[in-house]
Amino acid sequence: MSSSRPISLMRFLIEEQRAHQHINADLRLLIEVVARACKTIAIAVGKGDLGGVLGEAGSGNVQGEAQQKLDVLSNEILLEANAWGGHLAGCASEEMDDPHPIPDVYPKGNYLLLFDPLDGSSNIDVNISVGTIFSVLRCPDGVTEPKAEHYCQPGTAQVAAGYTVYGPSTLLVLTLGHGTHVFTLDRELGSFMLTRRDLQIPAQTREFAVNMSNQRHWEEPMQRYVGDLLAGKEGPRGKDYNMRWVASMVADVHRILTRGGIFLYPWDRKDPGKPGKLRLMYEANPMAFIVEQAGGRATTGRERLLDVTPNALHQRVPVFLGSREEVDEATRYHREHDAAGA
Ligand code: FDP
Repeated sequence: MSSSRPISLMRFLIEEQRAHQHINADLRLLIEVVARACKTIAIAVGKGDLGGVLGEAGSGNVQGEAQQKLDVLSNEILLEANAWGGHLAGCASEEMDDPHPIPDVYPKGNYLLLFDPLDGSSNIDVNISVGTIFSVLRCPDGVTEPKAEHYCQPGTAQVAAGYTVYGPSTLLVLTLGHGTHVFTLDRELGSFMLTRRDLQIPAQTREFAVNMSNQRHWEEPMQRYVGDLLAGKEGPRGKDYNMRWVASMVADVHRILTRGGIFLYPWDRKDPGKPGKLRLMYEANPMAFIVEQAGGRATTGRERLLDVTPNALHQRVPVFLGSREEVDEATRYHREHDAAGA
């Protein structure tokens, strides 16, 4: 590590605003507020059993999934932190059926904030890394009471995205559309400090991340692609691959950002009515923006994720993201399969 002290998130954002004009004061405030809320979530996650926050909340979310107490708490922390600043026109959360309006007593701004308050929440009780994922869009001109349809913008419209990982250290990974940057929480100072500027994902990899227990439900090109990875040196890919699956998207994506890899959550026949497991607006789009800004690739297996036109706030989508050449290869298997059947 270099001897120069890393700069704080606040200084980084002020420089992005003042020197580079990449953001305005409202977007700076928004990022600062989200980062502060994430510090509060990090404290709650860190208390574990001592905080009385583990276990199920006894409720279900709009996706029909059991909510953990920390899902509910993290959602409340983010909503409350973002209500009064005057920077938002509204919020939408993976944990809530409908968009959340800004209370009338507070001024409204021009941004829409979407978040998955606690991703990987089935890992909370076993002390494995979890995180928060967020995405920022502009509220369409003239809209003062944004509805679901106003949030349904393609990923290319995002002005910022980020995630935190609550792990051995708490990290914030952020893009404002000009590179992907990593901040580490200094727990004594209570500040996120810039520890990696302009992160670049290696273009090639020998590591893949997928839930292999779904293998029998995958479609043919996915079977063929992973089969070729498993064939190793003797197979068509000519190299041995390693597999890692934390089952917390933030942790798997963070590993891939750091040392390369491919993350796969394809469509499968287990629940054919669902177009995938992961949510486009709360997980896939922000991660795709972050990954592309780090020189990686993100597709549905067929098309660029950021180009998908959303048709519902809680829409699901297949996700293939990570090292550029590996994602291109996985996407090629799917496109060639489609072309052969056309
Ligand atoms: P979780 O259900 O625990 O919230 O968001 C969905 C997600 O976790 C991702 O974080 C993770 O990558 C994936 O689901 C894990 O899926 P499997 O249960 O199929 O392994």
